[in-house]
Amino acid sequence: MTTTSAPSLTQRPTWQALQTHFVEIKDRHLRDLFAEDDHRGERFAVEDVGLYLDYSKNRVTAETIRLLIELAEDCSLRERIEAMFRGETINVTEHRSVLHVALRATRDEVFEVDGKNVVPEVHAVLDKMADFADRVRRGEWKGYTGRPIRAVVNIGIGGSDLGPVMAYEALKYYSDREITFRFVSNVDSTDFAEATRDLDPAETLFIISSKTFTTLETMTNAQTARDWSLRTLKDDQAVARHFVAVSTNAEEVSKFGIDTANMFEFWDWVGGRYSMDAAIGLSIMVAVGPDNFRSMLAGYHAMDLHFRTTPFERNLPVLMGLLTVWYNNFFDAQTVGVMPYEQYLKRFPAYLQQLTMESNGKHITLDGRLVDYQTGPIFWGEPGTNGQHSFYQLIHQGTKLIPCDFIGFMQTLNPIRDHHDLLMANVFAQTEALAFGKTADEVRAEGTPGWLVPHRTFEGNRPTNTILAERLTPEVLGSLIALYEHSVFTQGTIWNIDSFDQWGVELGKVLAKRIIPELEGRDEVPLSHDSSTNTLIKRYRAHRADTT
Ligand code: G6Q
Repeated sequence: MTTTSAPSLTQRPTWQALQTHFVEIKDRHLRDLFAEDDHRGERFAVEDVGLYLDYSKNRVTAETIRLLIELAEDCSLRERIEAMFRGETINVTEHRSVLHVALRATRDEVFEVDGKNVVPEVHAVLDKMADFADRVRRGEWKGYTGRPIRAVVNIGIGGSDLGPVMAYEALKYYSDREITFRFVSNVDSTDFAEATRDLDPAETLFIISSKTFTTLETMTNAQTARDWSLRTLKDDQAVARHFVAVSTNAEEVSKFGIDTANMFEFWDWVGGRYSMDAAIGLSIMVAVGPDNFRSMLAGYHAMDLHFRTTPFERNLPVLMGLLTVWYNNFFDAQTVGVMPYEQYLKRFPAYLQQLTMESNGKHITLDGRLVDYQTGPIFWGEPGTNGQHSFYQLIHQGTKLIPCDFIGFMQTLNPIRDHHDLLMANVFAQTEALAFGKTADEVRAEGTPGWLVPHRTFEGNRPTNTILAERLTPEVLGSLIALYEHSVFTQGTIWNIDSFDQWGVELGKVLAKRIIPELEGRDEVPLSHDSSTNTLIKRYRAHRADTT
């Protein structure tokens, strides 16, 4: 394990060298950096695994990249990557291996957890998923009354929801349009009610996706789904035809009444937010078919190999991760915007929010110390061009520095007239405008009256990455997700934190469990919270409608 008590990050000479370099470079403008080097746009670009990353519009020089890579080496990034791939227990606070890379391994590869090769199990589950998905898609998996399945509802939350929803939307073009797909996550009953209001229980299959099979929201929705099905189907035996489970917890699955033969397994070395490429992706596989799902895994795998073997100066996730550190820790940028110029990627920013923020929103180092530097930034975003007509104003002319990733494709999957050229013109125009801005002289030269000139001036120097791929295929989606996964890993390694635990979500869960009986018990249950929480609960008790 590589969790030795290293010097604090900010004490490292490699960090201090970056600090000195930052002072020299912070006021340099991208206009000057481009003027000094006619080939900057080609020099600061890398292409591999079907993705082209142009990072030239960042506030960096070759020296910055060199120093960032030195920092990465000093923080043992190379060794940490190997430790992950070797199945070491790098998730130290949960004492687990972190082997999502094994989920996309080819059949002949070997990934070991505690000396056991896990790849055969991975493929056994994938084969079982493929068999099930094919049967549903071909109409061979019949509901209790003998009718084929026409609707699939995934019930899960967090890592058991965001990946499936995002990938289902991303790959909708490749999906079977004869089957309706819905995703229920929120314990708010409206989510379930709206997702099922037009479905027929005799033709609806529920996939209960929960690693632990104890999550309050998912278990509540699963029970509601069971009631909803049985209200029409009227026989407990129907559960076996209309419910399957994705979980690590066979005992709880069985208690719920789902036959464990209809359970798709995964393992504790797969983190929730890294699990859509495991059985948690079952709904995606039913939607797009096993071949497309396997292509997606191949895309992930290609990026895994790239990450493991490519020198850092040409390593896409390493470069992106280091650039995030650069803005987060030296420019004090608080957020990162991710703007996919592809409608099918509309849920990608929401997915990335969990991947990035649940992974790197930590303030204690691997050796138990409080950090004295910033860790994970806030990730957010919207598909282009919509954002341009709302929040881009702040990115262009606000007081905050917001590095952004722009994601675009050479070809659309739905060519209509000149829409795609218009879309991509906006990608190039926005990144150009953000980098170069518009000087006061340029604004004046347009005849703008003097008092209006400052308002219409764009200072520029706003950094962006541009990520381009040929078209949105399952493979490209897999590579894109793995790109961000490994970028997150790179950042977490520099910050010396555990990117694979999530203790921060526990407290709220525990407190909610304590409050539930207090709401249901009305005035009989005494309250012992603070005066604000007590008053809010009393108010709710007084007005609540009893539906239990
Ligand atoms: C992800 C988190 C979390 C988890 C959900 C659902 O990394 O652990 O988002 O995925 O809390 O958990 P279950 O799958 O156990 O229901």
